Amino acid sequence: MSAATGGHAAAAEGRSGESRQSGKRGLWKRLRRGLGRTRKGLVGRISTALGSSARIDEDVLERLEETLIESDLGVETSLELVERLRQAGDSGPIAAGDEFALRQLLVDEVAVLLLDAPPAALPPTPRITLMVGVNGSGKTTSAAKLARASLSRGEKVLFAAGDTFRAAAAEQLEVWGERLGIEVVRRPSGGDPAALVFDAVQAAGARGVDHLIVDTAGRLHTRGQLMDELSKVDRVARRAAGDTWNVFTLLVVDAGNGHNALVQAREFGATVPIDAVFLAKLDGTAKGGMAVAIARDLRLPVAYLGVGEGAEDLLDYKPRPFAAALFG
Ligand SMILES: Nc1nc2c(ncn2[C@@H]2O[C@H](COP(=O)(O)OP(=O)(O)OP(=O)(O)O)[C@@H](O)[C@H]2O)c(=O)[nH]1
Ligand SMILES: [Mg+2]
Repeated sequence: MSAATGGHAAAAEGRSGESRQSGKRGLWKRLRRGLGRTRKGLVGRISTALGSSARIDEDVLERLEETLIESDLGVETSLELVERLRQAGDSGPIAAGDEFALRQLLVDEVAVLLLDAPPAALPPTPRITLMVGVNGSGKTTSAAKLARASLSRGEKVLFAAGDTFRAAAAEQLEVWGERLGIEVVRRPSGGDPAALVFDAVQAAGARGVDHLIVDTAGRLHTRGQLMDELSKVDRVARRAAGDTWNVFTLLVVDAGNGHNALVQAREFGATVPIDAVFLAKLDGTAKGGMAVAIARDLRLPVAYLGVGEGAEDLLDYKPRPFAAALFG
């Protein structure tokens, strides 16, 4: 390699190193912005719980416990966190009622808890991602976000309009398909979604697709018949996948549903094997703390965060930055 080429390579590396850094800063900013309402709520409540106390005593800890539970971090997790604060609080800066030190300690403790929760294991391509969840949780929009991310990795993507229930649903997916340059496999409305999924897997195989993203109809976890239909879609997808495709079932929950999202996750999980959770609409809610409850109390891996209505408004979930963006 000539010195000149080496120099160019080093310069290029320097630039890409810089852009990686600024890319990371950009992601951090977006995460902080996405969790803005949640953070404001949490930080405000922590200040209130501290009040004018000069020390973090048992009264303050009790108020903090309530605060964390009200902020949708989950009962078990909130109790555990306060117990850890109690142990840490006998000495050091937080005993003196230092709010900043308390928040830093919460970041550390939440990060430890989240790192202990199971991480999402995204299977390699060729992959079929099934988007499931209650009505309006964000499935179709989140499908578009995953598609855009796949395209940027150079993967060939195909959509399946598995929501055969509403005609407008397939059209909504087609609008995303046009914007992103992705074909959509669809059937006339009222068709059997399991049959549609079977067709889509065949089509994806024939076209050399890397990532087939299947949108499904929203359904309430309390409607037995609709849940049976979902179970059939899942079974057919897995059968059609054979040894060729990895099936990844992603539960999309609206972060604004707070505690109710936990109930949905538990019920959907009883019908289909949920591989991971897509936490949508984080940007519009103060209830983002529920990600901690999903990861810790339900032990369901969180894979993605939705932070806006655009296809680019997607963040990978990472425990430590998430904890840091929650409290500071
Ligand atoms: N602010 C914000 N809005 C979102 C996000 N994800 C989805 N939305 C909006 O939420 C609404 C519902 O989103 P859809 O993707 O249609 O939800 P769905 O689960 O497919 O709905 P159904 O098919 O009716 O069950 C739309 O107005 C989306 O633009 C997000 O991360 N942030
Ligand atoms: Mg939809």
